[in-house]
Amino acid sequence: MKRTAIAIALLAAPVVAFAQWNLPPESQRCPSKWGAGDERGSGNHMKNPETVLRAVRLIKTGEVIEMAYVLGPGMPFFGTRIFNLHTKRTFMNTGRNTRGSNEEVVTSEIGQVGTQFDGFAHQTIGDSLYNCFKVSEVATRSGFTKLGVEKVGMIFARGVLIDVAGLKGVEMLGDTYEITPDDLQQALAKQKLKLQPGDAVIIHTGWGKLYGKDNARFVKSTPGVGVAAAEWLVKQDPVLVGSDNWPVEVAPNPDKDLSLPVHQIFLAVNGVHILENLKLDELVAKRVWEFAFTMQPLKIQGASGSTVAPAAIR
Ligand code: UVW
Repeated sequence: MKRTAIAIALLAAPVVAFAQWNLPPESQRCPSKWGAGDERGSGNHMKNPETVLRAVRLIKTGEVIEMAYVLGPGMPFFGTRIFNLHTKRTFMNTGRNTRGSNEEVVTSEIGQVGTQFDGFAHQTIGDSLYNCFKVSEVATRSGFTKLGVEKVGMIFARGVLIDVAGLKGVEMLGDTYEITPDDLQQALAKQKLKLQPGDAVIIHTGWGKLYGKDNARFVKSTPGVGVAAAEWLVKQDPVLVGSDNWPVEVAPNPDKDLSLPVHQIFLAVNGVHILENLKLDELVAKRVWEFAFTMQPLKIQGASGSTVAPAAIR
């Protein structure tokens, strides 16, 4: 009788095709490996001059390849985000030199549109941010008093592009394809590359083909790294992880009870920055897998992130 009851219970249980991920308690993630009170997380790699010098040694031809999209009305927006540029006309100064003066007002979530860099104030676990700063203590009406994006500074590091779409022989991974640690390791092996601590790790899914062309599909879902791949990437100790999709991670997550858990794994649990909506077509077409990566977020005091214009130099 008892055995039959267990069998029935097992059959009724939902089939879970993925390893369950649960939030680590504060005692496991704080203080961060960079020390109590640290606000820079993976950005601490920039304190090591070797991070910069390793990138410099990769520059052989001086070719610059841009990795940012133009900010404008044609870009895809996550949720209710906006970007409006109003030309602020303008005036003609007095004087015989007829000097006219033009400027603009931009209304936007300027830290979270277009090609964008996520700071640590962007994502929480309940009330808790990276290194267990509390939103309720550091959020003010005019910005975050801790973890603001102005503290990140210049990132100049070895860039490594992991071509997962190329590994799979497709232009674009499927709409909700979860990139696994195996995918990343196989792609690296195929490209004859090894990651090093302090690298800017960039993942090509091919999803960027939809950017500005089919924005509705671009933001509806996306292939990207899953929980296991994110945890593997964290172990490689990168300065940041970026991708050509809007959240870096697979969305929706295969575990329907989780909302963008990889955002929490990178930003809140481990203090690793992420970089979204990268334009990777030129790098991929030219098969540039290793390069000097350069980018500096805007110094917006107390902001959660920054629109950015990264570039690869080789
Ligand atoms: C969220 O804010 C969840 O989105 P993103 O960081 O991907 O822009």
